[in-house]
Amino acid sequence: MWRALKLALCVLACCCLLLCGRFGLAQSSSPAQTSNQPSAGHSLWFPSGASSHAVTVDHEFRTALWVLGILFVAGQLLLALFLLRSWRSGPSSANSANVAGNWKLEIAWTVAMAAIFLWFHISGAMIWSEKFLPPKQFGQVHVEVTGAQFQWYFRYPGADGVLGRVDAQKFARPDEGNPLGIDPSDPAGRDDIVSTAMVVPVNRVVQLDLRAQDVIHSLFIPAMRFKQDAVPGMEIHNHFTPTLIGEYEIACTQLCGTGHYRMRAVVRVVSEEEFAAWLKAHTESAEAGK
Ligand SMILES: [Cu+2]
Repeated sequence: MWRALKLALCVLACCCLLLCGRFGLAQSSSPAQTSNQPSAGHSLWFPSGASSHAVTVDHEFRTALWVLGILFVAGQLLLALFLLRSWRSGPSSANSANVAGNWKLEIAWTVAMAAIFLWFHISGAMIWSEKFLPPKQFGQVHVEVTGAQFQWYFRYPGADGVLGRVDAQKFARPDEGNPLGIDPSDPAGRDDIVSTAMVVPVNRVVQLDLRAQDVIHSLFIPAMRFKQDAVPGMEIHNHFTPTLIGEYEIACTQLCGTGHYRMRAVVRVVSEEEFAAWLKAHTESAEAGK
């Protein structure tokens, strides 16, 4: 029993060392909040990260994978070891007799597991709050995202900087160019830009207000490590900062109906100048169309 206890403590010490090592690495390499370097992610399932918090999310994911993976493998090895010992000693051996529990081992193991899960809870909550609390930087780009079966719409305020009133039940006419139901009597909505692609400038905070017109949708941008549900009757705020120019896939990750599979879009991250030119061109065409 003592040999098993020593073995378990060794495994636990290795896991703690690994956890400390990973945490130390995170501090020394300092996941830069405005880094222009793509996060490598995981070559098997994550695309390269293209937002400021991608490095932190990937680090958290890899830490969880390694620590819990090692614990899982160690647990299975210990189980196999005990089975082997029991099998070798035979049914008549004293080793096969019933044994009482070891409360010291139970307490040590439980406290160690609780500490590991508490650590993941705290570090995960810190990443979560970073994305949900209002951004610290000024000059963010405001985009309203609306999910409707089976299309994403992205609305930008025009020159007045204010989004017009929306009443989807009263005014939504996709075939007449008003899929969101912008109230025609509200002057603030006359210069609003509605696009089926999200266009954002690089290195600026993108503040998203997520809404849904019919059922629950979920905006997933893998390269930005961004995922957020859009719920009817709610306006959910979230933000990210793109750090690399390029075009990235958007998908809906809530099964929202028979056309769910085609509810895709793109986010185009462009330079500041290109974004200003895009806004100007679309503001002019929005005003001309009203
Ligand atoms: Cu959907």
